[in-house]
Amino acid sequence: MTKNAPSMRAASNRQGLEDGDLYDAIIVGAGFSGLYQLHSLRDKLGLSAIVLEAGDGVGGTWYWNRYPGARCDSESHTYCYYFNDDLLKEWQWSERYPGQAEILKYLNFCADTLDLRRDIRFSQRVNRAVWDAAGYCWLVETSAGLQLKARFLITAVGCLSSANMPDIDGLSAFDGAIYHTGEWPHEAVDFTGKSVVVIGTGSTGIQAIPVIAQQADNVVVLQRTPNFSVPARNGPLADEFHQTFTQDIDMWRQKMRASRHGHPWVAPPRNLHETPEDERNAILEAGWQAGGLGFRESFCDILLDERSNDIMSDFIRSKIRNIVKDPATAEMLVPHDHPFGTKRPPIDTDYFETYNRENVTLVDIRHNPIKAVDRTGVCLEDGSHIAADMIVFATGFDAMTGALLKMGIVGRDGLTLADAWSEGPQTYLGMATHGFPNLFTITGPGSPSVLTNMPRAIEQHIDWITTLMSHANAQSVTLIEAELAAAREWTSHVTAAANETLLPQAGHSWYLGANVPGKPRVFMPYCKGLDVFRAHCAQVAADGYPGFSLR
Ligand code: N01
Repeated sequence: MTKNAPSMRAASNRQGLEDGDLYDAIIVGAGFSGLYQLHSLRDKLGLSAIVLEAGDGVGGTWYWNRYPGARCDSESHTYCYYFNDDLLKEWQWSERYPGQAEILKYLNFCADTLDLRRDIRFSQRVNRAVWDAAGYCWLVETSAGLQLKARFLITAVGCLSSANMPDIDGLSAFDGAIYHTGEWPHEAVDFTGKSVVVIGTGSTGIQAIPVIAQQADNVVVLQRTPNFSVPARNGPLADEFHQTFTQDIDMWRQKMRASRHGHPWVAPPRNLHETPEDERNAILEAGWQAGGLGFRESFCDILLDERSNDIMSDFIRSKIRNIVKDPATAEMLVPHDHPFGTKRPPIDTDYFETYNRENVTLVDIRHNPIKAVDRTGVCLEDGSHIAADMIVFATGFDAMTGALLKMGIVGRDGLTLADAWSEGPQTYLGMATHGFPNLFTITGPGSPSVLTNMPRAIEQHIDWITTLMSHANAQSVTLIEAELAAAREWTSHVTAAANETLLPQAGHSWYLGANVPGKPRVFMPYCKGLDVFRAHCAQVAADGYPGFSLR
């Protein structure tokens, strides 16, 4: 144990901490990650932990992303906590894919069942967190003026939580309403009788556009990059589904553990381009009819072999051309500049069908970019003007690093996280950064996170961090820091792993940070698979945490 460093608080000692007292851990964010991390530290290790949350309720991603059509693309019975069978048994999902409102309700149910609220401070956005070397603790401040200190700082801020709002001339002069899908109002937005411009055709735009189009007078979609999408085939779950599921929880758990993505399926060991044409067409058609993310996993080499990817991409292109009746619109919607799956593949409900509606128009802003916004609408480079009552930005996020860099984190010797990551994020296992003792980043850059069914990645991270903190406690270790060499080596490995695949070929993807002007282009998520990552982390723990300095 480092001399003069405070040890972790005993369970019996943790009640009634005042704001000036030293917590064992401050957790930032009350979404899937923050809630489980609080439960793990408080109820499994008996530590004093507090959550600071910017919103006025739990839910994280699902608290903020309330846009029309918001729905998860993992299947309901897999998009939930698996650490506690009782939670799985008590909560019954209503549809194949959970909608935003149902997920938010589920997370509130978990927070109540686990009695977590009493250790969450709401409406507290962390805007500064400074490592105090003399006090062996983090000093954390929120924009509401709260100041707390803790031995450990754990960020649970989500990978997609910092909205990417384009800087467009004249936007502030617009007379109508402006929305970003990631910061959607709590009250319902009524599109009835309105002319709506939607900017962005990623997973979010693809979900929102069909729903907005059903209500609005007319919708103009401004598309920069056409996107692949596969039908979700959502629908209500049969009444008996829940009963059958709860009899087999362990089977589902094992299936997800065995998979690269944390979904309950594994791609069969067959290459697409080597499969005879009739057979592969039948498999692709069956995958398309079944819908969802499993389509991509019909073959094992889609992200590894261009020949196979070309066939799958062409299959989707022909579907788009078949669905969309106006040939010119169909051609605009056909993706041409990246292989399928190298950007996060959306799944949809009637996305391409929506362009057959009379009240929906598609505009290509790759070749005719937005010039400005004026009082009444959007002006394009060619001089045309699109009148609008509302503009919806479905323009995504400053992913994986944005929310972390906004927190004003300052580590050892005054090093800011922004400086440490000026050439791109560098982490060890996605969880720790050299120069930032006792800081853990759940699903940080360098983790599998966004390439997986998130709750599975989150539980793996939190279980691992919790075990490390328990180990530290038992060994009287007070300082845990990633070594520079380990962080460099891990980050190089993350890049090399991506370069073995087709993933970096989508040069404009948010995986690379390319959607945010000026952001370093580094492939951020770890793509070897959650199963491989889990095994590697387990080995690191078994070997006594090489790559970490434990003092
Ligand atoms: O964001 P995106 P998203 N001018 O970055 C365009 C998860 N998610 O919110 O491709 C004009 O993917 C941009 O164009 P381009 C999921 O992981 C999950 O849709 O950069 N356009 C693109 O079309 C997902 O990947 C679920 O050329 C601009 C769009 O806006 C992630 O969140 C649902 C622009 C942004 O697409 C992010 O998805 C929703 C500009 N200045 C989201 N800037 C489910 O679980 C950006 N664009 C189902």
